[in-house]
Amino acid sequence: MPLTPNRRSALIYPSAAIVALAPAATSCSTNKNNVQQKPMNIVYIMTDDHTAQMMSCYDTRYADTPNLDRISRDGVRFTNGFVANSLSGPSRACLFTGKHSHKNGFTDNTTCVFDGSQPTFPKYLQKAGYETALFGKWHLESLPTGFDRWEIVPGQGDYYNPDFILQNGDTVVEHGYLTNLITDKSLDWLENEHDPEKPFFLAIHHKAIHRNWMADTCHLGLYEDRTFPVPDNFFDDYEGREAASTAEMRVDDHMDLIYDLKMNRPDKHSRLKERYESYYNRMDSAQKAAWDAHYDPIIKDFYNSGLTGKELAEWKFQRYIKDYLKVVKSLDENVGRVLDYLEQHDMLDNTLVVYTSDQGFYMGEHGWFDKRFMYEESFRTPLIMLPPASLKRRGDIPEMVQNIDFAPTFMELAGIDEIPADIQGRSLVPLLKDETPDDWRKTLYYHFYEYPAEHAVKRHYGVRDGRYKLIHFYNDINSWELFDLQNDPREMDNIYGKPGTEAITAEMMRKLKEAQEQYDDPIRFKYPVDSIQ
Ligand code: SGN
Ligand code: CA
Repeated sequence: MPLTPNRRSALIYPSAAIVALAPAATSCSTNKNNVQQKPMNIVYIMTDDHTAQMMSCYDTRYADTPNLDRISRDGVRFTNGFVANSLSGPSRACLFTGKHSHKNGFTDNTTCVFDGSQPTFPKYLQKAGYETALFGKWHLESLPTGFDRWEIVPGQGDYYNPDFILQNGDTVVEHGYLTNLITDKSLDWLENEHDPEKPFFLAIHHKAIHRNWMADTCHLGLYEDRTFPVPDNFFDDYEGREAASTAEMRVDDHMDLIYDLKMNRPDKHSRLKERYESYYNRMDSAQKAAWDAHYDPIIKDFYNSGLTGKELAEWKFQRYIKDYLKVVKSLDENVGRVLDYLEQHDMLDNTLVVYTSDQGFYMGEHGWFDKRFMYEESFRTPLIMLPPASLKRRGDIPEMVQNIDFAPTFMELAGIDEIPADIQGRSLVPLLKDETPDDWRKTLYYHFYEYPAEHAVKRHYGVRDGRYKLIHFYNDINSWELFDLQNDPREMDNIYGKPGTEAITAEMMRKLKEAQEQYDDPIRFKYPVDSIQ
């Protein structure tokens, strides 16, 4: 990699954050204050499957995430951040286009290839003079477009000694732990490659904390003495929620003892044993030795214990949370490295740092792992930002925001005056300036498509307002669910069709119809009851 910055363009912006331009030789009456602000840099850190319950700035029950907390403490914490389709590829397509899945074409991970010729915010940023770079998970099947520099992992990527696809089309294997490597590459780009004369957008996209939660060897020992609280609906019976009852994502029944929980032994077999061994075999001998030294005693105890029933389910839950949190630890440390770099290089004055995930995740709520459902844990996504002083809002931002809002936000920050009308998200800049518009959205729209598929979550769409949520599961099912989030925040009691809910049902139906019209979704519902209109 070049050691000196590669200056690809003539100077566009003054190199300091705010610079008084030297007086021109001739009078310059049109430029009254002679001050030009360099557009803001954006560092966008997105993790995979990181849920707010597992960040101490949102939830203190599990483990400390001091670096994430630093962003939240010194910056803003969105308390109502959501996605439009709770799955990796679709979420990324929503992010880059600012449009719902039916508009950007990437509805699910299994059948779609992202059409990289469509407009995306990185392309608009490039036109506005930004340098754009992306390192890590991409997951959109076609290769990235709109980035001056990228290096991605194929598909889901590997935690240990992963492959990277380079811009020239070659694939290389890098030695190390993926979360560290993605950060190394990002910081190396900032240090050695990026053009300091240009504002930049840098996407740091981690695989962590995606299944199967393989921690770095240096963190394997963490949290082993802890017993974490089991969610009170871990033994949910899904009464009144047909689609929930047929989903295959229960910690108890659907986690693989070997692949997910690492209980591998030569005499033991499971559906995903081979996959686990292919990941394990990526490790070098020192990594394997550290791995075995940690897991062998746990494996021995487990097979000797003969656990069954409820005890076995709770044992699986504890192992799941521990592995997940160990992977979070690397992530938090690597976010700290990025913050330190920006601070040490005086870049925080003119850089917006964003930390979010491609969606939320179940940590045993409803008995589950995974995501997909429009229920709160996976419909939500954590979102914290460290804005420079020019964006003055601090503390909690309670407005409902969605991942389709990133594209117009970044475009506005890049000085793009006119956001194209077909972008469906809304810029968050007014919220960050503490100038919340009176007409901020009061309803969120969601649509999930990946069925039939792994985890068997039925297709569904729905709307959520500040209090109620209406969901329609369709395709090989026709099932409606209505929740009062105020009285039933865990969404255990489907009140759809219950006496006394007629008025609120009609109101939420109206909101759903309005949202489907507003976003121009071709898959629309038919009123199930003629009288409700
Ligand atoms: C993989 C996982 C699933 C997960 C999907 C989508 N299975 O297929 O558990 O739901 O990814 O996740 S695994 O056996 O390969 O681990 S997403 O976040 O990328 O959308
Ligand atoms: Ca994900």
